[in-house]
Amino acid sequence: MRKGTPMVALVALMVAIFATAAYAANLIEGNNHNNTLNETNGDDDMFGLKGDDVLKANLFLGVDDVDNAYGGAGTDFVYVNDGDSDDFAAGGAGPRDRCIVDDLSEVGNGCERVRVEPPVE
Ligand SMILES: [Ca+2]
Ligand SMILES: [Ca+2]
Ligand SMILES: [Ca+2]
Ligand SMILES: [Ca+2]
Repeated sequence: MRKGTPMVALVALMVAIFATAAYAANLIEGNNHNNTLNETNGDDDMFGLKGDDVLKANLFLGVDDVDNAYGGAGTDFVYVNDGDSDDFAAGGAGPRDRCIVDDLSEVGNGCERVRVEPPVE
């Protein structure tokens, strides 16, 4: 009886696959009111939702994180100027959304006003 051996190998393989697939960005969400959202030093997906929101994905410099910040409805300030150009800023619906970026490649839809600024030390 050697039935057990292949099953152990299969379980080990599944654990390896799951460990790889489990990686995901942090989800940081506001609500339908005005919010100020602060990023983490890891990869973040930030959603302001409705209201006039401030999304700060520029709080950690020099960590090469990948942040995706979506202002949503309302007039939002979306900051992704953290010193790398790996992030994404979208104002979304609503007038006069301002996106502050390191590079124009980070600008998504709904950014009525775009500023390229160096990160704040
Ligand atoms: Ca981050
Ligand atoms: Ca909101
Ligand atoms: Ca970044
Ligand atoms: Ca950036």
